[in-house]
Amino acid sequence: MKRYVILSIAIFITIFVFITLKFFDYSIISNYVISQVSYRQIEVNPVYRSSIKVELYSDGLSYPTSMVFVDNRILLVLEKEEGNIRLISDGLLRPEPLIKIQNLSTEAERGLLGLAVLNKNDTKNSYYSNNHSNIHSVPEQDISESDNNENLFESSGYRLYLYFTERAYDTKSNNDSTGDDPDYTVRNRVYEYTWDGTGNLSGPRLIMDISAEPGPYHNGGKMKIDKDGILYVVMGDLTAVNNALQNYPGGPNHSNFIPSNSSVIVRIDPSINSYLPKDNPFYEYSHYNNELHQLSFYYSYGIRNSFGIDIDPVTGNLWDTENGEDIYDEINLVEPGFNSGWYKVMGPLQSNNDTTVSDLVMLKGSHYSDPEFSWKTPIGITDIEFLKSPNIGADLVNNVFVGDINNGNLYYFVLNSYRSGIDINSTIKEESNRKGLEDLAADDSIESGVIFAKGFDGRITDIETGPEGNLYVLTYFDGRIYKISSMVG
Ligand SMILES: [Ca+2]
Ligand SMILES: [Ca+2]
Ligand SMILES: [Ca+2]
Repeated sequence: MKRYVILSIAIFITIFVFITLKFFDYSIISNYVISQVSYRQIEVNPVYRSSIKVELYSDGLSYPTSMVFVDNRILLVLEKEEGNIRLISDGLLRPEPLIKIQNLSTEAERGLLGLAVLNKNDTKNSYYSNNHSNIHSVPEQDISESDNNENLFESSGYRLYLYFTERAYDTKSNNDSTGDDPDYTVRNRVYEYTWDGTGNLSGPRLIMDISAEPGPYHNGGKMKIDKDGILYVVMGDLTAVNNALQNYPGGPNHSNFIPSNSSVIVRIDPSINSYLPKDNPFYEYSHYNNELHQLSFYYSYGIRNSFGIDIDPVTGNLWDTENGEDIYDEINLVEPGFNSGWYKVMGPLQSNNDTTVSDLVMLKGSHYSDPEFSWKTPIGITDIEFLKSPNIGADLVNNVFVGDINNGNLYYFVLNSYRSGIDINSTIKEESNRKGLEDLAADDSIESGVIFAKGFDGRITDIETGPEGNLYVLTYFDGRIYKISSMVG
């Protein structure tokens, strides 16, 4: 009898809890539960274990590739396969995307890959007096706007730059009326949209349009805007090694030289008609020459592939990460005209048998330099971020964080006083035996174990400093965003 009463009470409580949960805001419970699990999952290096914490900030994203904080409240995130720009406002992921890109090609590493945002208030005055004419024919985009008309922005509006792989239909050939097998090519493109903050997007304006073939790997895609409004776009080799930009010896002095628009960092000025900044490193050399003209848009070449670029907030220097084939992932300071060495060199030159700089295709105005840091066994390096705030640790500000896709690790490096490279003596230690880096290449298990935090099981695609000075980490397979903040306050 007593057992029967207990059982009845248990059943009653179960039903009561079930009904209560049905009417409860489930997202609160699920966030709480997930954040507890995740907090346990991420292991921070002992040096910082008592001073910083890692929490789940958002989840429910589909294969996110890039994120940008546009102001104190709004975070935009790209979904590679869905083609959505998702909008997180005050920490809440909105169900409707800001835009859904149509005609996306998503095979392998293609898709919606890069986002950069320019605050209109920050731009040069000349920006608005220019009347742009576009030399490209721009296909119509289906812009499905958010139905929310609340003013999301604290300022007057933004320009959004989106990098994605697009199926470009050939309007001249009307040989397929069924639509089953339309005649299209695949392009990697950057479009500019203007967002007024009330849900109204205008555009798009095509500002970069280059072939995505052969591919489908090594499309690069990360973008950054510098203080002058100049846009940097990184491109991989599209899995084709066939010209000077990959240091293939059919260089510009040979009759078969055709600039391939791959393995490069493109530097363009969206505020002028030509998009071509006159201080680009190959401008003088190439812009009057029809065959070489394309080179004048490049800032750097010899890049196999990259999932990360950032600008040093102290010097304004560009840095990148680069992915090796079977050996050597890299972190580089990218000075104007930098030739990173692919396909002849990955990692330090001295680790590439008898290869020398004379084996590379050195365009006029170019220079080779070794990576600032490299991993002999590739980690699948992804994003690079200069932490632009002292709020999570006074020693961390303006130093470098990078992520990877192979392990789900977050790495941390201190810059030297010239900000021209890594200071290995100031960098953290491997967790178990407390040894650090011996030199600028991680080629044993101790050096490879120098990790700031590990356990990002969804693997890392983007890292950003938030408006309040915290560090945010975007993870790919599980669609999450983690927030790294100070234990204090
Ligand atoms: Ca290199
Ligand atoms: Ca070493
Ligand atoms: Ca980033």
